[in-house]
Amino acid sequence: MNQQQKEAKYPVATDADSHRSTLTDDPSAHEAPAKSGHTIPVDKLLKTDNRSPLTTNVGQPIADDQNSLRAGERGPTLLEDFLLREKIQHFDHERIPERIVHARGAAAHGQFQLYKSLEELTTAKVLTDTSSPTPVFVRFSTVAGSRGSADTSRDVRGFAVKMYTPEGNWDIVGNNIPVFFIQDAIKFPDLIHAAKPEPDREIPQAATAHDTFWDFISLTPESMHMIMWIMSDRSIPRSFGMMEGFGVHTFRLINAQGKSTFVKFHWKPVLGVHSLVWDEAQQIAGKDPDFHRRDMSDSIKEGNFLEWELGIQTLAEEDEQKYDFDILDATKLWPEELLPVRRVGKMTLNRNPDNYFAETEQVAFNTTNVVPGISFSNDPLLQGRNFSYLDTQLSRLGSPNFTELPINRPVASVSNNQRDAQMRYTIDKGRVSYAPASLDGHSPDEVTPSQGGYKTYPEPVSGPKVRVRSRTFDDHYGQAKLFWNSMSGPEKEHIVKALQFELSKVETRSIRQRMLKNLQQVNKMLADQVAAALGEPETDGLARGSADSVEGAQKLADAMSETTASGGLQTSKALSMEGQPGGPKGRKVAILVADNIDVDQIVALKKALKKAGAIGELIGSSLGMLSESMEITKTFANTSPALFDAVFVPGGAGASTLKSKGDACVFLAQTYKHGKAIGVLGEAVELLTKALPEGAAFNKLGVVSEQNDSRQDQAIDQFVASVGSRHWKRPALELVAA
Ligand code: HDE
Repeated sequence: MNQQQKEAKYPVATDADSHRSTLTDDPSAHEAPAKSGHTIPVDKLLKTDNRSPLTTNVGQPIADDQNSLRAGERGPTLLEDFLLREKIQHFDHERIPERIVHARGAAAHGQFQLYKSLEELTTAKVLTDTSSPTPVFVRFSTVAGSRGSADTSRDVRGFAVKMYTPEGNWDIVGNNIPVFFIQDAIKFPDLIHAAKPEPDREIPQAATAHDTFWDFISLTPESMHMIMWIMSDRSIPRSFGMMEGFGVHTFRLINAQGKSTFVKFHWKPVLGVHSLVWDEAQQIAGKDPDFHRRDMSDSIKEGNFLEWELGIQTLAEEDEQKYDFDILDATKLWPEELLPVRRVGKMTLNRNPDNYFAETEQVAFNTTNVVPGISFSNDPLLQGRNFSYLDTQLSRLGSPNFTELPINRPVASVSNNQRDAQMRYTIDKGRVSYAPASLDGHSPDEVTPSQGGYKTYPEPVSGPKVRVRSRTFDDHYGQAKLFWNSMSGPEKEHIVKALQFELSKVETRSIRQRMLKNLQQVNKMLADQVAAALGEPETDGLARGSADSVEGAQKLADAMSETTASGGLQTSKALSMEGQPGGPKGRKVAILVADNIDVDQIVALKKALKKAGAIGELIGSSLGMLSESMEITKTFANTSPALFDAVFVPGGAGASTLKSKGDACVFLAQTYKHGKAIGVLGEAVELLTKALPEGAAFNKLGVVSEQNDSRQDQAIDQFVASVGSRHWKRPALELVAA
């Protein structure tokens, strides 16, 4: 059958269908006009026609889908009912195993545009050809929780990028934290068994605050650097678009002359790195467990695309041993002050997947998906991963043909002698499925490296076979100290509080005590603060001082440690989230309303928010129209201040009504407590006075209040400018009842 006959018989999508808007009437399909005209195979297999007659899976038209076939109106169901059996049996088999780690995830399509050729470093087309963007599919995930767990658990986030390059798929299967818990892949099953719910009762879900996790960690000092990151606010991001991504391991770039350069990959979010606070993360887990995935898909729908720049840190081959940390050790980062991150391109996520299962669930990432010009280092964690990913896909997706699933197919053509296996989709023609072959339709030809064939970097290797850890991996605390030193005062407080929370949930005292010993190695003040919450004696007779007091907070902020394994640095600014680019873009503002509230002020606010790339949502006692064109879309009962970045209350008689509503007061008080922007106009100023304790900040530290009508426009501008910032040092916080 020739191609034309085939297409007549089976409706096969063609390249002309590549522009999604021609394939579907779904308005969301217009989200991202395909600027480049690039499509990936999954686009061509998109099924859009749901209006055709109902059929079985082999196309038999179905006349009655409401009733099974019975012997008599009230009699037993007949085995003959093939319609019932097909439908139920398909349903019975709908589930596939969830990922063993990173089970909960959400994804989006987009593109990567390189700024300038990196041909001095690599031959990879994706990093040398600036003429057109590369399609990408990116999946974000939590690690420990099941597929149905909450988005805002305290956890590292997976940041897995699949680039559909002309030389095959390139996956950067990274995380939002630049280091890892362990140095050798052989410890990964232990780490994950310890972190997952305990096997006797399967408790707790998506949480590390339990004995087995901290037992393992307390006996694994190499994890202390990662623990500092996990206990910081990095593990409770505000949104996927406000996280950094890291390839973590050292990789190699190889140029046309065969020269290799060590490289680390980074994704730098255009919106900067921003996080929730722990109290918010816990509330959101109940109020909206889908917070992050909803935020990403809503943002894309609204045209607020998510953007990152790809960054590379490079290190010459001859400088491999230059620093006091080993570049093969995945518990160490390369401080950006020593090895600056060069930004080489931009990734934009601009289209939501059409089907969660077909795309987000079936996508299969693999660290061995590299393209010519990119190769591996001998990092023992990476080497183990290079075995694990293909293996896990075989059991999760059930067949080596998972690469034929639409989302996993490359744009590069595939041609080899691999055959058969379950669910084979490709129909290979002819007799030849071996090489060498002289018969007609002979085997696909090998491609020499000079023609672009993949060539492994010929690194000379020698040595006895040994099971040892290199002595150069010995330093377990040096970079944990660098991280601690680099935090601002509030960031240090949050780390202390996270450790207090987690370890106070550990039931076995000896585990808690062992953790305190590890923390002492990082910083004595840190260990003492945690010890206080655990009812343990202070370690070195250091004055404890509560971090809640001004002196205590200052002492904590000043607490420094002598670093090692950090290239001589004592601090690294790049590790702190303070000073990150910020502002209202991508943020959400709660606008509290009641009948007779000042609608003109809402109009002015919404306009200013839109201009700044933020959105405002109306919250009232019930749903309905506030005015002809203004709809209340959330109620006090179904939402929470934790779901918003700021709160605004317009003036008017309605603001006085809100004074008698405890819900409105709690909204304002909690927003104050979490350091987020507040704006109140006219009569709403009194509402704020009622909601906050005496001594609270007014007209400073992100609290904008204006009673004077003539200054309301400036007040709105001032409020909008402070949306997205946090003010940690507001007065009277301990008195706020929320
Ligand atoms: Fe993974 N990891 N991992 N991992 N990993 C998986 O593969 C593994 C590690 C990461 O959205 C699994 O398809 C081992 C580091 C992400 O589909 C599995 C080791 C980093 C995702 C696996 C590590 C990651 C995974 C489970 C230690 C950051 C989700 C399902 C040697 C650089 C990808 C799957 C997605 C998923 C193994 C450590 C990132 C079992 C053995 C370090 C983002 O193959």
